[in-house]
Amino acid sequence: MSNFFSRFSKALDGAVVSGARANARRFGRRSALAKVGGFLVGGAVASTLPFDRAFASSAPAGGGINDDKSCDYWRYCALDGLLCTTAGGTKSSCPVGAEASLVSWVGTCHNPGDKRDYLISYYDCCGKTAYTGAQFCLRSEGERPGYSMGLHNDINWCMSNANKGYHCTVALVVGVAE
Ligand code: ABN
Repeated sequence: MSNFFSRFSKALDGAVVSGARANARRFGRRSALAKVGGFLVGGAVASTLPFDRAFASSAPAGGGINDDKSCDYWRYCALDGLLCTTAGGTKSSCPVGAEASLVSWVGTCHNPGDKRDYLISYYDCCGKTAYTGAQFCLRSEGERPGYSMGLHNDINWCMSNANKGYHCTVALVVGVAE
């Protein structure tokens, strides 16, 4: 009987020791240091990678309500998209090779120049892939939540065209708001 207890006790000791070693390998100080080191090196490498941050930026390109390459330009008050003025087009014409969407989003913007309000139609230019070097603007004044498509502007209006690829957005004056 005492032989049995002696063998049982040795087996138990062995199991406890190998379990403790395995835990030390998994959760020990050296393992933790290796993981922290991996994060630090990974973070340093990741921060040097050439991420394109221009697309996500909603900061003004140059600034100014009269600069049509800036998100602050007065006609862009309800715009959500890439400025065609920074993608090879103008504020009212699509770049060569892109065509205007058949439907558009309409907003009302105040022109500080003549102190009048204007109806602005935002047409998407379609058929070319989005140019990530273009200035992205998100102002969307007057937009309502997306429960109704006509009230929401985070929409690819190229969906109405045969070529549905979104390229950029133009802003046409279509009337005076009285
Ligand atoms: N109307 C600009 C746009 C295009 C694609 C996706 C969201 C918004």
